[in-house]
Amino acid sequence: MPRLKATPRPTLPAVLLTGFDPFGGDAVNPSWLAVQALHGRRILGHRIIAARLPTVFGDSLIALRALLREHRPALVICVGQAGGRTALSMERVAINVDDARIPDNAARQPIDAPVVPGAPAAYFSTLPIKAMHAALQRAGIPGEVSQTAGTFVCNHVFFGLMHLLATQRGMRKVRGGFVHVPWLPEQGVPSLPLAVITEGLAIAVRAALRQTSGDQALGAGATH
Ligand code: PCA
Repeated sequence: MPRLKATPRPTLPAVLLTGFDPFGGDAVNPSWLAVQALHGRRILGHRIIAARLPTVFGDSLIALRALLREHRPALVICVGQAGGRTALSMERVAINVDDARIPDNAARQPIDAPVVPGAPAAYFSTLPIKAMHAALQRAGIPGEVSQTAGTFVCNHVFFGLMHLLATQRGMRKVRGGFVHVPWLPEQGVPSLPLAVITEGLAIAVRAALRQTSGDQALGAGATH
């Protein structure tokens, strides 16, 4: 009898979720705790890979670039903490500027410097932010579309991600974007429990995978 060769298990396409180290004096960062809780989960035929980025200008993007090369994900959602916000915020646009009101975790505090010199002024998220927003609404989880990711390390990573996806060979079909999440109850008010943030992110990933191109036309703009 010929020996049967073991059939290699086909690897599922990956979804990369990143969170950040705590920063600004906080002991925890809900973005990392939530994506860590999703590591290894399977969603619509994809496996979730979670990774933590340093809250440091420059170093965060070096780490992100290595993760993209290593995992070749089909979808990338970078997640960060936005203290003061009440809902999971699907960010619409990344801008090409670093303007830090507080120092990062390496005491770097760039003022009005480009994230990538010579790159475009901005990139839109290529995630279906309206479909993700609608899915959160259906699940009763607070969600919103946000028109600014700020000018600190989160926007830096969001812009760097979108620039890499737009310019690196083999990455043009990879969709990506950024979601900000509120504080945890122990960090202050307003807040959401970790379980709600985690489930909200899982729902957002599922919605993004289901909406394979374009987005739903739903009003979620801001007057101011
Ligand atoms: N939030 C910060 C950086 C890291 C994080 O979790 C921001 O919104 O820029």
